[in-house]
Amino acid sequence: MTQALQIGVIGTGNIGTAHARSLAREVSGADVAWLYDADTSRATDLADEIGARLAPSVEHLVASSDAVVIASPDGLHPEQAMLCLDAQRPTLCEKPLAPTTEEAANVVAAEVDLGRRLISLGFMRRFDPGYVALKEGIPSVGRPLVVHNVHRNTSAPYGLDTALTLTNSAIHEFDINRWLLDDEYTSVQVVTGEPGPRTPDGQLDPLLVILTTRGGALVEIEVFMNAWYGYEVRCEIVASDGTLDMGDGSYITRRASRQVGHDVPELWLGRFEDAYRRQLQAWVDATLVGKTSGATAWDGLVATLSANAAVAAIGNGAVRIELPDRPALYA
Ligand code: ISE
Repeated sequence: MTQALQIGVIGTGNIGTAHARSLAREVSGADVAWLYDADTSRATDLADEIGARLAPSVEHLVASSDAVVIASPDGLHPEQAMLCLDAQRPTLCEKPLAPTTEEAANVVAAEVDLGRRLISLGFMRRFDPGYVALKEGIPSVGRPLVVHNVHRNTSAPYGLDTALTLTNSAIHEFDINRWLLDDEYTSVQVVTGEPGPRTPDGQLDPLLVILTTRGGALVEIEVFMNAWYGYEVRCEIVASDGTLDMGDGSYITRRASRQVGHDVPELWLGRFEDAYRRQLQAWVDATLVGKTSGATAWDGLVATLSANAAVAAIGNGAVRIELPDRPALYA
């Protein structure tokens, strides 16, 4: 009987708490042994709730755990990923791998120097049944020509600005469209218009992002962080012989009183709860046999590079996306 993985979770904000609770209660093969957060009060409450111990530092958590979940603020991800690589700890790093391309490239270089993949990136939509069904359905409709993506938040979390809209939120679309199409981007442009009525001053929101790919497909992303009516993610693939639309299959559509409608969650945690759990289970199962699961650090680098190219494209027309050579470690 393989002993349960003793997991350390760094960060007890929304997603760190969700991961810790899911690991403690739903995911088999793992226990949450350690928690760390700069907000010790919040971390203590969660530790008491799930029966974990409070680590006095990130370094202590990494040294004391079999495997690590990084769910801290974006800017801390690269340095904490480096700590985990130095300690040779299997790691599930929440997106983004890093806010900047340089920081993401440094993590990839460190993993290449180590000579083994330890980092799984938290692009959980790759585990979402809706996106999995989309990808599986592509052969039935021919060659993808256009992908329409909608990514709407009720309101911009934690004071998100325009750059973070792309490097923190739309980064999911930058990753999932590569995965769906098994393709790479060649250029990006960002079109801006009049902000919505609830968009904070100075923020460009909504945005339209248009990407081209090596295979000739067009990828369009509407990202709207202050949509107000609710949280909604959609994806439609228009192909040579038909279309696939990941509608709102995750919601129950209600028909009554001459109306048709469905509830819309407030947060992504509602829409992607199953995807997060599936991602965690896949990561634990892979870690138990010395492997990684889902997106890699290379995927994290490509997503961050693409997002930052989009930031550079704001107000500047199309920007070319040129990738570094893909290391053999990620072949
Ligand atoms: C958030 O950080 C997430 O990862 C969600 O999946 C995304 O939809 C949301 O826009 C981000 O802010």
